[in-house]
Amino acid sequence: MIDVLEIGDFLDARACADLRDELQRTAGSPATLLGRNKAAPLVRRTTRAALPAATRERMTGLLMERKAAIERHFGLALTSCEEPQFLLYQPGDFFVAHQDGNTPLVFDDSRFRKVSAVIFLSAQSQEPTADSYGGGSFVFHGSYSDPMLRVPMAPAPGTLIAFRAETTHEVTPVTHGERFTIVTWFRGVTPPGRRPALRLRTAPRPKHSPPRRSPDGPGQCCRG
Ligand SMILES: O=C(O)CCC(=O)C(=O)O
Repeated sequence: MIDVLEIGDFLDARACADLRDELQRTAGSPATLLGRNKAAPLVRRTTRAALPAATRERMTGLLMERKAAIERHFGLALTSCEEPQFLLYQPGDFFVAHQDGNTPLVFDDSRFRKVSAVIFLSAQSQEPTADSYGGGSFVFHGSYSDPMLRVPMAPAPGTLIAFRAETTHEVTPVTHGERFTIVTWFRGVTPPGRRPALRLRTAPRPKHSPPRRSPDGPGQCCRG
């Protein structure tokens, strides 16, 4: 079972339409992965729009109003949410299956990410229509006890879904139209006793050895 909190009325239709317009009008750049400043187009292909500070702050305020409900649902203490990312997926864009944080073997900044939140701003539809997109399914993957489980979500525009940051999920390639979402991560405290379960050390490379494989290939560890 996937533990998801769905808030259907997070934004109304007018707010979704205004944000879609704003996203379309605003310049953006390829979204990167946590802790990297270069895009990884084999892993995550979407455009992150640089919306004005006023819009970002308004969205952060709306998200923080839901913090208590999210804490109650997941039984977690949360501190803040990360700067929301305003995303535009065009045909061919996707995000491979990944986890956002809070996974025991990875001891980087992602360990503070406890709950991921995605706000859907447009509707999915098989037939191309104005303001809808095809493909671009948001799909949860089961965990170790149920690895073949797949749970696609197609919430109505204005819906926020929240889930534990360690839940594997993906966005399948968009086939038509434009898909708009806003994503953020609620952060929490990690107990001070927690240490990396595994420290990965890279052995020095012998002279004249072939270059290592790119860390950005599919199946490599990645954070949204
Ligand atoms: O855009 C979405 O629907 C989700 C994106 C995502 O999975 C992420 O940023 O971690």
